[in-house]
Amino acid sequence: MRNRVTRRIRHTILGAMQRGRFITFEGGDGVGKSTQIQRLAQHLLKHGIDCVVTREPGGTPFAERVREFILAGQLPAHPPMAEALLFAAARYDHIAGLIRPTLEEGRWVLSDRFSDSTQAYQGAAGGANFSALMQLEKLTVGDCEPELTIVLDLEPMTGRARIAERGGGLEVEVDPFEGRDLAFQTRLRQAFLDIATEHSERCKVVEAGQSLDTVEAEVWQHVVVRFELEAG
Ligand code: Z5A
Repeated sequence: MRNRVTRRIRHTILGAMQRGRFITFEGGDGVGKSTQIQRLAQHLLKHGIDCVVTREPGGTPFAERVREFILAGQLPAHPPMAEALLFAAARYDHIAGLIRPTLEEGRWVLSDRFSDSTQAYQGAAGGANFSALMQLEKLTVGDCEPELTIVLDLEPMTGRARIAERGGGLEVEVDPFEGRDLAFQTRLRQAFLDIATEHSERCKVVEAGQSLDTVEAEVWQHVVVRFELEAG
């Protein structure tokens, strides 16, 4: 009897050890998420940690189709909750089709945006009902919550300038989300900071106005501390 219990405990511990880790990157437009997520993936690979980099909306064929639809622009006016439901549909598929199976294989998942983006864009900045969003998140995400969220914080004008520069300073096509006004972007920034304060165990804020290398080093430091890795 005692042996069976010991075996079960060992099995549970091994299972937990082998499960991959789930990290998300959040923040407003042009804060540097895509750049930093790739840099983090390189650090992890150097440490022998296999990871999958993904994004939201997107990550599975269905969710990528939803992404195309949402970001194509020219959508007729619609309530923010309708938008939240679209993002949630994409997320549900992303979790079922990519995030959960990858974690169960023991690989890490790094996602460029996740459910905090819905809270911030459609909720705090967009005006969708908060408790309805919480219910939606519970239904969509369940227990598949990230263990660490890096919130890149940047003054909105700088983010905008970076996006313009990325397009070579030319008239670039901005998606409908990037086209929103400065007041929206300011509410958005505050929304991410509020989420980070409310979930201070999970979220770490990094000042994204610093150089690329400094931001990278700070992100890496948070990962090292959170998952007890060897630095370097
Ligand atoms: N959205 C939503 O409303 N609700 C949701 O639930 C979800 C999403 C999941 C997705 O668009 C949109 O969907 C997004 C929110 C909404 N709205 N917007 N905008 P996306 O995926 O196309 O866009 P994004 O997520 O905002 O990412 P982005 O615009 O591509 O920016 P980024 O990934 O954060 O930044 P980057 O591409 O890494 O960097 C931008 C440029 O800045 C680039 O040229 C870099 O080289 C440069 N950069 C980055 N860091 C630095 C530093 N430190 N110094 C100098 N230059 C830098």
